[in-house]
Amino acid sequence: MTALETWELRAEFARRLSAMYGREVPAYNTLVEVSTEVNEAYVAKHGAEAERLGSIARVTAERHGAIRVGSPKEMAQVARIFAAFGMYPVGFYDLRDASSSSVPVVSTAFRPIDGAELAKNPFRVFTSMLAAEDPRFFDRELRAELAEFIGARQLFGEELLNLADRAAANGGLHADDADRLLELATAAFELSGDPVDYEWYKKLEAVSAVASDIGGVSTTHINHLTPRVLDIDELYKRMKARGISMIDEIQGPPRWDGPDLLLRQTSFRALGENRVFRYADGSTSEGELRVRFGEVEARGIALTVAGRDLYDRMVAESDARLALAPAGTTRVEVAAEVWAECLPRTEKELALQGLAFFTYRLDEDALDSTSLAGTATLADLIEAGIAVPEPIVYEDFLPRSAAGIFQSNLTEEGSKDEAQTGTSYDIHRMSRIVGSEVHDPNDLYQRQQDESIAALAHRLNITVTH
Ligand code: OOG
Ligand code: NI
Repeated sequence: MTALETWELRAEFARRLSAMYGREVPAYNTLVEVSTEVNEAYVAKHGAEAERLGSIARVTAERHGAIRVGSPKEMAQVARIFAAFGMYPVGFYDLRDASSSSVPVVSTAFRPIDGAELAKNPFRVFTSMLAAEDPRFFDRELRAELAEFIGARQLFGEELLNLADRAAANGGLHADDADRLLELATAAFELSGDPVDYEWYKKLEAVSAVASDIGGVSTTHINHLTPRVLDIDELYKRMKARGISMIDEIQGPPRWDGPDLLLRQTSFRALGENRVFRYADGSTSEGELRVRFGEVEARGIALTVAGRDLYDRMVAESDARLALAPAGTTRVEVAAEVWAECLPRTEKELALQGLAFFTYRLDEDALDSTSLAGTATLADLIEAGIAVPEPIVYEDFLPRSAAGIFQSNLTEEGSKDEAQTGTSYDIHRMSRIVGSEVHDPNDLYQRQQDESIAALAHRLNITVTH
């Protein structure tokens, strides 16, 4: 009997979730269709250059999902499921203070962590946990009720968790078991037809629509699935032309004429979906909830810590200028100006200034015309054209965009009591919750860059210094 390796399980998991989400939210299929059109047109126009940040095969299959769970126990369980698919926790995001609306969650993203695995299939899931103990959002009574409600539900069955553990331990599963794992794992994220307790849902919704989506129902579900696109401005135009109501702006860096950095995202507004409500008198009836939407993203180069500092300063500068700009000016217009002033326009300059992560390819022709002995600096090798920077794509998320994505689909601000002290969370606490180390994304990019420089030094038989 054939066995499925970890990456094959991951690719099939992403495919099945995508098929399911397309049945549940048909506008998602439109988004995928338009993304595919845009990508094909982009590749036809730009040729090999279009694949600098990932092969077209990778980009076409590429998705990220978002899910939300209610407690540390649920977070640890979902981590076991993702481990079966070779997806490990990377990065810590605290969205509680990243937006003006009430978004009471802390998050990490589960994804492959090594280059070869990412190239085979980069499926990632942004996973948020309700900060159900945070007194700024939930008073004592609500905290107790939440703990009871979430404590009593079972999102993931024992059979699923056990199969997942076996797949993780063995690096794959035999066909029958693999099929069962995929079936159960996909079903765990399906929108449930179970009646929703109306009063409980509304009580939580008054605090935060995110809290009710997580803690107001007895199951979890995919919140969105996001295809990757090579030209997000074009995608945005085409979706609007099809009459789909998009959020006002593309989040993240503005369009400009230099290299693509980090991540740009946009989404269409959440659609009404039928759900059954149960009322206090025991009666049930159909109603509608608006929580799930469609999102699309364009990925750029990963920034170093220095590059990220510069990025954060540019964002702050854009905000400051926008506050003073004439009415009608958009954030994106202002940001494009700031970008043009502050950022180098080429990958080579980004590499020389240590602002972004790259692997380095050896150009043999450039080598022939230069003599090397003993040691050289990376900068000299780049200047001489011997070390050619190849961008490392950003595989993670941006907290401000994530908060913007949450926020763009909230109709109410919710409430937050700033007089209370918030529960403190950080990457270490998240590691304890998840049950394994949450990787720092910078370490992963740095390691990839360092390995490539070491390989280059080895081939040149010299020491490369910084
Ligand atoms: C997650 C929002 C974050 C992104 O792409 O930044 C996210 C959620 O809505 O649960 O998916
Ligand atoms: Ni997303």
